[in-house]
Amino acid sequence: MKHASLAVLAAVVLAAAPLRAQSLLYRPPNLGGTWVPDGGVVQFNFLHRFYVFPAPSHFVENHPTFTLAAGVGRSIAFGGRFATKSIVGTGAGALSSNETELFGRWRIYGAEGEDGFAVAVTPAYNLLAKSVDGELGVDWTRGPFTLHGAARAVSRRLGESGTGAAAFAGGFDARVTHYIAFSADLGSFVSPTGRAAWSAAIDFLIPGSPHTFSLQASNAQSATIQGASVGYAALGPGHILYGFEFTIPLHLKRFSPWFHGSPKPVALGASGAAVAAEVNMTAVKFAGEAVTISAGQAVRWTNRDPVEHTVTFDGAAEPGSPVIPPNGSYVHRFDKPGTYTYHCTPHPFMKGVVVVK
Ligand SMILES: [Cu+2]
Repeated sequence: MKHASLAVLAAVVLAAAPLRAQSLLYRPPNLGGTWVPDGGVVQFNFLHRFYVFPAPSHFVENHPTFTLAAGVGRSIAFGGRFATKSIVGTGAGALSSNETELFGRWRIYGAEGEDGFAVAVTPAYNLLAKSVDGELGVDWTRGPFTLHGAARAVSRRLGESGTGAAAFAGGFDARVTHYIAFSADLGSFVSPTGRAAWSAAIDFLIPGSPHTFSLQASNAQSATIQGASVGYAALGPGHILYGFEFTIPLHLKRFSPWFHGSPKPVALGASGAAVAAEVNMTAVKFAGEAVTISAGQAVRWTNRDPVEHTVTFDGAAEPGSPVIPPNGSYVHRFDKPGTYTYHCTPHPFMKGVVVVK
């Protein structure tokens, strides 16, 4: 009995603890940082940079890097990065620009976003450069500021055999608010130095979501240990790539509705109003696109989907709902006659209308 209640308590504590996710407000664009997703979280980061060639071609060259990493236990992650337009293979014999880096990360000390130091080691293998790489990352956070340093070593610099090399990088994040930060970094190989890699970014935490987003400028063409240590120069110096990064933590718990049915119902909005019409949100549509009621009556929207929706009125006609969770409902009373068109903010193609007589 005692054991059972302890198990229940442990389950509640584990479920209530916020799951950490990689945040761009705590990492400049070209630094791997010390982040590790929590156990049970798969992190997907999409970095996309592009270069626009000068007139007359205006050719747009794209440099995406996809990062996928899974957290294991408390402070270990395994992942990979894939970049499709990389210069890391410019060494002898390299014919491809597709770069793959497999990495592990062990966060030895500290945690992302906590005051003080965090330290992580990242052993990696770069399949394009055929190089054994590694990074020692150190972060120091105090309030809204984080400073970063990284020491890197590679066995085949840009794929050239017999060219083991070291690289160093440093950078910072300055969080202006809980939602906005500025970041920059600089990194370079030592001997031969080559072209240093740099970046500057403005970072956003997207409210009401686990996602972060950054707009950035850089001269680095991939986010691997090697790619982040060298500047790209298709047409000589001053070659700037622009782009963005988007972080997507996938908490595997989120998928539990697939296996365990719907969560508990949640009611939002006006209570006690006479509900004259029901609208289900199902299959990412408002079922009952148009409903007609009388002034003073209410409409109830119920979310039958496993994703979140909103009821957001076009223009400033009515205040609209907060995010309606799966199995949640929202009631709104209409006092004035009129035609109220609305949509769902995450899915703008979901549209409906309430006619009040
Ligand atoms: Cu929606």
